[in-house]
Amino acid sequence: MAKRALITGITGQDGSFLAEFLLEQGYDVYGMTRRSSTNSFDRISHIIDKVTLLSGDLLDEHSLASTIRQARPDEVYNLAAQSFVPTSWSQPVLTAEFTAVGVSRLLEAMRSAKPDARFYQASSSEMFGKVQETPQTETTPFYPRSPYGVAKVYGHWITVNYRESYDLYACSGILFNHESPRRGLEFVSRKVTDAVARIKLGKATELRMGNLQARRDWGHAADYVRAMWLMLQQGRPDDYVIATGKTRTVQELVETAFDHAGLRWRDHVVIDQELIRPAEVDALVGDASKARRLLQWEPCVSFHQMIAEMVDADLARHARMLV
Ligand code: NAP
Ligand code: F7E
Repeated sequence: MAKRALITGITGQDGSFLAEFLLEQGYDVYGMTRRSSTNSFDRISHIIDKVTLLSGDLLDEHSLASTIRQARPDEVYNLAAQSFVPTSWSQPVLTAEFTAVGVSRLLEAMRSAKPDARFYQASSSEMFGKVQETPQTETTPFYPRSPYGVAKVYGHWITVNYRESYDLYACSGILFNHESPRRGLEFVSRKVTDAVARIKLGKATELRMGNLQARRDWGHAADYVRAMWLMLQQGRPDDYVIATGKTRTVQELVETAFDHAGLRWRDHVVIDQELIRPAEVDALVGDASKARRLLQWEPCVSFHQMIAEMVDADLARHARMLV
């Protein structure tokens, strides 16, 4: 019989890649979506006939329990969250409700409706924040630098706590930044590749940016969803860092994207103080050797391949809009 998986956040970047991956593995895929006056199914439109969508919201525990009862999942992937760091300063309480307490609600719903399901929590390198050691591993202490990072620390520890308290198969994947052409337009990689495409096609001339000196460890979302699945296929539950081990500045990302389109970034980029964050995470780089050793996980897509793919996708999308 086919395994059944429930994905919260299926309409997001990672949810769409994970749904594709699980369908390829022969799973029956269920996705939880929240009601909206306009639907947000763009990222899953190509697989919408192959997945079952169920209505639920992280704010509403009743809907979570009902979703789990309907899906009867073997595996639950909790990818839903308020995931944009700057919004967590303007909406700190909502971020805590979705990204922190939402994890408790889902774990409680799973514990009552399907306690033998395996659980994946989408933890984040933002938990390391003001880093206490470099590179960051599963044992590096957390020092979050935004309401989002603080909320993710709660989600991480409540997952560990439910594993230890109730013997659930619950894993936390501490994933470093991962991108793709499906990344939201507000995140730095996609903001840059979208602007490069618009500038190249004559639709824009300027790109306003914040801190170009911040460093991130950027990988590809398709590689990272494979790691989520691997975590739920092991003999026992555990937590894993997923990262490439390479760190680059935002400026290097900008240069790479503009170079790929044959443009000079200095002709177009303007620093906007409004985009500097109240507290910055200066430099992240992960050590994924535990995942490499125990999960046999390796990233396949390089940074340069990924940025090229994103620029090309945005160029094609904007060119289509011109005709
Ligand atoms: P994303 O594109 O922002 O997707 C977030 C998803 O959560 C969307 O499907 C959204 O639904 C859903 N959602 C938000 N609030 C909800 C609520 N109250 N109830 C139900 N669903 C809700 O994020 P992503 O990049 O795919 O990331 C997936 C997860 O990994 C997130 O938890 C994120 O914090 C975490 N993470 C991401 C990265 C990264 O680099 N991408 C790294 C580490 C951890 P709508 O479509 O309705 O808005
Ligand atoms: O910023 C700098 C900004 O918004 C990256 C989320 O998926 O990854 C993501 O969080 C860096 C920061 O991602 C702009 O200051 C400069 O240093 O792409 P970002 P993030 O904040 O690292 C983690 C792992 C998650 O878990 C989160 O959910 O880029 N930066 N100028 C800028 N960033 C943005 N967005 N826009 C700018 O104009």
